[in-house]
Amino acid sequence: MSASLHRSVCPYDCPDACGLMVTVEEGRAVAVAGDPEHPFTRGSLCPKMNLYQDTVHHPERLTVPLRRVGPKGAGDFVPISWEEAIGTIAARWGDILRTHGPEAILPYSYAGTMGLIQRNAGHAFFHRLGASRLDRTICSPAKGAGWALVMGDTPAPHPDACAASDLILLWGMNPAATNVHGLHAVREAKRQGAQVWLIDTYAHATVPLCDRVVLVRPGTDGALALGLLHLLDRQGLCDEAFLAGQVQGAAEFRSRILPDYPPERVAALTGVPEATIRELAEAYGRARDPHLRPGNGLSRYGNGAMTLRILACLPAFVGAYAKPGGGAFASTSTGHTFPMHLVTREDLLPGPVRTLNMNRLGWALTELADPPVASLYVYHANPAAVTPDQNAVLLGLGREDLFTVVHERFMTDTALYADLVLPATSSLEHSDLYRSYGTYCIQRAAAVVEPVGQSRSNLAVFQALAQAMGFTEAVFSRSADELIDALLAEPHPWREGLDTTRLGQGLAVELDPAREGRSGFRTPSGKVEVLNPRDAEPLPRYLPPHSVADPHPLQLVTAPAVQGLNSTFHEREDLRRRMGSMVVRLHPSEATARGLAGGDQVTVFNGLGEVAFTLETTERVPSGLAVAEGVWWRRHAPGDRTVNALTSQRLTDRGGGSTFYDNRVEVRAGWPAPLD
Ligand SMILES: Nc1nc2c(c(=O)[nH]1)N[C@H]1C(S)=C(S)[C@@H](COP(=O)(O)OP(=O)(O)OC[C@H]3O[C@@H](n4cnc5c(=O)[nH]c(N)nc54)[C@H](O)[C@@H]3O)O[C@H]1N2
Ligand SMILES: Nc1nc2c(c(=O)[nH]1)N[C@H]1C(S)=C(S)[C@@H](COP(=O)(O)OP(=O)(O)OC[C@H]3O[C@@H](n4cnc5c(=O)[nH]c(N)nc54)[C@H](O)[C@@H]3O)O[C@H]1N2
Ligand code: SF4
Ligand SMILES: [Mo]
Repeated sequence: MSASLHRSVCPYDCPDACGLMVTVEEGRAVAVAGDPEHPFTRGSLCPKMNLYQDTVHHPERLTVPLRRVGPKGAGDFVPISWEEAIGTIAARWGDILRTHGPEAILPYSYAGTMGLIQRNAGHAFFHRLGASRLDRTICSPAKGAGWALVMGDTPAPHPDACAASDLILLWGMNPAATNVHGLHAVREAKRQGAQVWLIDTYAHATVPLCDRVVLVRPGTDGALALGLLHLLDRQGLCDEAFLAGQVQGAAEFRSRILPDYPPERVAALTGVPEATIRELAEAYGRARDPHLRPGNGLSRYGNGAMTLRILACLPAFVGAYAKPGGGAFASTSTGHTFPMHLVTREDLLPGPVRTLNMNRLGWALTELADPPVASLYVYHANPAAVTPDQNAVLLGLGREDLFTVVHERFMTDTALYADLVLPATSSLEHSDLYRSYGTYCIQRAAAVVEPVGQSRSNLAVFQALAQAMGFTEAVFSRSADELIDALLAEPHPWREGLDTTRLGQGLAVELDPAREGRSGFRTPSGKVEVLNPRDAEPLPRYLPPHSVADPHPLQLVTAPAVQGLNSTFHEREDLRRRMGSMVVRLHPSEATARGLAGGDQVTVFNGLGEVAFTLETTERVPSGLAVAEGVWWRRHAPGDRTVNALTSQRLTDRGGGSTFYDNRVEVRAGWPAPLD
């Protein structure tokens, strides 16, 4: 048997964007390992991807188009041909165009694959159609918006820069789950004596790596950061030269805002003991080269953008942005280095069309009129599981008059509600170009195995739909490789001098913002904008999260699971087994107060829904919190709802983001009665 070795890229929504080495035998991937030549992967993968071949060749992969024959959600389908599938969609959409107009059609996609071509493959088509646009804000736009209010477009430092730091603050992130390879540089710093502090809501998988753990009341990090700034100011720990030369508005912030956040008040707001706040301020203020890594979790609150804005002020007050460690690492914004308009083709829009926020899908499907959403086309996303307010989403997906098409690799919670299910290729079966939001690497991957069954890539399906709808623009017949070539052909300073031979060989190469030859902060003032005169709130201040107004007693933290990635990987029994069952974790005192014990069947509920969990009690979760890791598929859940039946459609203060963590719940004994 002859085996061959091929390079590829992990396609998932993860900052690491790992390089893969795939062994192929007789047309099947038989082993997947980390690429030793990839500067971040360094030859190892996370536990999720080690057996990627078991996802690619999973017996439950969808292999043929399917048509629904039973009630919505029941899973009764019959196989049909691609011709029938595409013909049916074109005919139904033709009817909808005549009766309601194109805005009655809504695409729904997010990040099943992060490849620049396949991820964005639908945009040109839906723009040409004139369909409603989707505001793709489920992940962390509030983080980006808040950070940008202070830092503008200033590029993040190299992700390894923190190796130079002597104090790393992991603030609201669980990198042992969500950024495994980002920990290489953190460990390097530790070897050289750095202290690592974690500021999170509960003690999770990253705790063993940390010297200190500070547990903060969810959604109050802005107050904590203001308390630290207050102490830095009072104790003379600020870098006055940096503030005078490189920061806009420090004086106003110091005189008008900081006096309001003495440690006593901050302790009361955040639940962090006053002594700990003082210790953290001392450690941060006295560190030689402190480095802040804000996660995404803490931005998923009604005050998320403001929280990030306050955090971005911290490195400015100690001058850390000018030090070798870089001061802070929020995200590498590499998307703008490619001429994505060649793929997304906004110019094909017939005119202004409405934009619907993806976090409010439940509302859009159940309440929106004029025109209503008459057809939903879902690709590489699983909204029935991952979108907030699951009850509203399922009510909408259950509408008999909604024509739903789902393009998927597996029969997900969403696919079960489809009128037509189309089988999708996995990343090993199509070409793409990858960038990363946690590194500066880019990498090109060709298909390494044939499509499984009759599955087709996102691009291939949109080409077929374009043909059926009579769209003749050249973009609808360009192959993935042609589009990749077009993206790479247009020069960008960050790509100048890039090793195109390595790129052509499928190896990772790094973009370099320094090649642009611009120094300083990329804000309108050229300074760090602690005061941003263009915002309705020119100076940052603490805003409470939405859920302060909610009378339920426990804050629900719906954190990422180590063995899953949102609802992806739940097809894998090995990973599910390691995750155990769908548990909610409470502090033992909260369980006792409710007459509950570990192992009990419990219902977690609020005004939005009721969800069955198994209870686990642990000191790792402080009192006042309920922690539910992972986004499960309903078929593996003890009841018929999963965690997002408890999360609301409310949005963040800036960016229209999701507020997954900003919800309150109560817990009672027993499982709820089945709903359907
Ligand atoms: N294993 C695994 N990897 C993943 C994912 C996954 O689900 N599982 N998800 C992928 C995706 S889509 C993304 S966006 C990225 C990043 O994924 P994110 O979901 O943004 O994860 P983190 O950035 O690690 O942030 C989560 C942490 O934020 C903490 N947190 C929540 N609220 C607060 C708060 O108010 N204050 C503080 N201090 N902390 C808070 C939670 O307790 C949790 O530990 O990871 C990706 N990688
Ligand atoms: N409660 C709670 N909910 C959350 C979060 C949370 O922390 N807590 N995290 C949120 C975040 S950060 C995010 S980013 C969203 C993610 O939401 P989604 O982007 O919807 O993510 P996934 O659950 O990973 O579902 C992606 C689906 O795409 C499919 N897929 C993979 N590759 C392809 C392909 O090439 N083509 C097609 N057609 N399909 C493909 C996969 O099989 C999978 O079912 O979830 C959010 N939901
Ligand atoms: S760490 Fe992230 S990018 Fe790397 S293999 Fe795992 S999921 Fe993929
Ligand atoms: Mo995300």
